[in-house]
This record gives sequence, structure tokens and C-alpha cells, in this order.
Amino acid sequence: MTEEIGVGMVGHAFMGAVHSHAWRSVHRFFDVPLTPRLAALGGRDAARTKEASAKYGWAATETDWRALVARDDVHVVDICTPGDTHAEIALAALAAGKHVLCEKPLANSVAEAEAMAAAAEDAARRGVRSMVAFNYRRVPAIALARAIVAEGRIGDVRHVRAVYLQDWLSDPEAPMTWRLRRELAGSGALGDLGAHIVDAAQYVTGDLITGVSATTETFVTSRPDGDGRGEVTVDDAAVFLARFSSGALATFEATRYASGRKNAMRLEVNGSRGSLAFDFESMNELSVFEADGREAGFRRILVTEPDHPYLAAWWPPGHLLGYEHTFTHEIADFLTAIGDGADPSPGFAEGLRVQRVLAAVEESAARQSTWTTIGDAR
Ligand code: SOE
Repeated sequence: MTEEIGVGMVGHAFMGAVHSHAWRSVHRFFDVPLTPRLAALGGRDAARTKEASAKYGWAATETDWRALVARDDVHVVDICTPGDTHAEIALAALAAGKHVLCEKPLANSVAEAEAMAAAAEDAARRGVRSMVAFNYRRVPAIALARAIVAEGRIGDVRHVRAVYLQDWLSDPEAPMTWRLRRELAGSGALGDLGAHIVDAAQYVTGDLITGVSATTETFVTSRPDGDGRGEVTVDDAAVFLARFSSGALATFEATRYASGRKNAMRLEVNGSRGSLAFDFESMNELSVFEADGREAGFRRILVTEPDHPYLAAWWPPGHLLGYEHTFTHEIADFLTAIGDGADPSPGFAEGLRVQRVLAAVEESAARQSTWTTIGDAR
């Protein structure tokens, strides 16, 4: 077993569960330089935190994240809380010399993300590492797509078409959650789902978005909340056009109202010599079109070969991976970077870049200035 590194995680809902799973299994499958020890789990409610800690295998619990950050047996702080607490926890952890893994989007505002990126840059000079948990980068098919684009196999990128479709708000009577409150979540489908496709599009193309024209909508403005109703203060859906620095054009759509679509995170890239297409609901596949083989059309590649990204650690070809593996890959990369004394990617500066795109989308949607209205439309 390699040297141990103590992990303290704040938050134990969906992301807490899936991160716990990854911390517990990463060193059993990947040759990582550090073996995680699940030192402490943080949560505000003592009973629920204890229950989660027993279920997911943490050694201790804390009800105050500051106490968790201060623990001598915690060397990494993993932030799985709603966005309103990311900046405060990350800044305190970095100041205390703890490595930080932070759920996406990095923060609830550009100002917070700027402070986090500056603190991360400063901490890196002291050997303290930080990373944003954009787990879809660690889907093997998405990592393979990036490699294919980087090798020039589809030529110059002309179009990116990215959607992230869920439907859990289609029912207007679905209850309120923190995800629908701006003060907690920062934004709605935009930050929750749009952040993933912005990051994935920039990651796969190796390019940056330089501008957007956007519109957003809140379809249902209040929802059942306890005995009464709560006001929805975020977007339910965001749709935007974007340009990349290469001149490539892109369209993005993030929504929780795409009835029947559960987690359809899809990306298509069209280049001058070929195309790539991915859909998370078939996450072990990548469709590839190379112009040289035009008659063959799109080929469906089953991304389960040992020479595909991350696959050597897992099962024989054709034995599929799932959502949870993306987090195991993310944490393997994070531990490797810490062990190598290198900055992991995506670091907080990349998280800030995504935050700026999200802010530009909100600004554009609020101004509505780039729309040409059809005269007789109401
Ligand atoms: C909920 O919409 C959610 O859990 C997102 O927050 C995650 O980032 C995404 O991976 C799945 O959907």
C-alpha cells in the first residue's frame, strides 16, 4: 500500500455518495501514489451525517466544516455542498494547506471564482493542489474524443452542438429543492448542467469560448415547499449560441424539462475532415466519422479497449463502465497530480473560465439585446 492521505468530505447527498464510492475504491484499481483514508465526513445534521458516514465508510463525523478542515488527519478537503458554500470552504482549506477537490460549478459568482482561483494559484506555490470536479471529462469516450480532435483526425473544428437534457422538473408539482434557489445554487439548469457541457466542449476541442448570445426561461415559478409554496429563483432552461476562438460556432442547451430525457449529456463536433458524437445515456460509445471512409458513415466505437483512456484498470473489452467510474477516474487523476507535485486539470483557473461563460450567458439573457425580434410576434 502506498502512503496514506487523509480525506475530509463536506456534504453527503448525491455527490457525497458518489465521491465516497470513488475515494473507497480508487487505489484498488488504479496505481495511485497515495492511498486515501476516509478520515471525516462533514454535514450539518449530526444524525444524518452519522448515518451517511456509517453507510459510506467514513471514520468520523463533524457537524462544523471548520472543525473538519482543521483536523490533523485531514489533508484533502472534498467539497460536495451546494455552491453557496464552495468559496468559503475552499478558501479556508487552501489557507490551512489542505488540497481541495470542489464540485462544479466552482462557485456561485465570478467574484467568488476569482478569489478561489487566486488562492489556488498561491497555494500551488506551496505544493497545495486544487481541482474542480468536472467528472464528464473522465468518461473514457469523452477523453478519447479529445485525443482524436488533438490528433487532427477530424480536421479543423467548425461546429459544436452540446445539450444536457434532464426531465425531473417536467411535473410542475415536483417539490422545491436547494437547486431551485438562487442564493444556494447560483443558477439553475445553467450552472448545474450547462457548466458540464461548457467544460466538456472546451475540453474536447481544446479551445475556449469567446462569446455567447443567450436566452433563459423559468417555466414554473413556484413549487410545493413544506406546507406552502416556494418561489423558484433560477432558470429552468438555458439555450445559447457561442463562438470559439478558432472561429468554430456552437449551440448549447441545458434543461430539466426535456420529458423522457434522464441524463442526456450529448456532444457533437463537426470538423473539416470528420465528426464525433457522444451521448452519456450510451456512455461507453463514441460515434466517429472520418471523411476518408465516407461510404462507411459514422462508426460506433465501443470504448472499452485497454488502450482507451482509463480502461486498462477495469474489465475485459465489452464489459461496460457506469457513472460512478467517472468519479473514480477523477480522483485517480487528482491523487496522481498530488503525488507528482503537479497541478491537476481542471484547476480552479479553468473553473473560473467556465464561470465567466455562465455569467456571460446570464448577462446576455438579461439584456436580450442581440435578438432580432420578428415584428408581428407576441
Ligand atoms: C443533477 O441535475 C445532477 O446531479 C448534476 O448536479 C450533476 O452534475 C450531473 O452529473 C447529474 O445531474
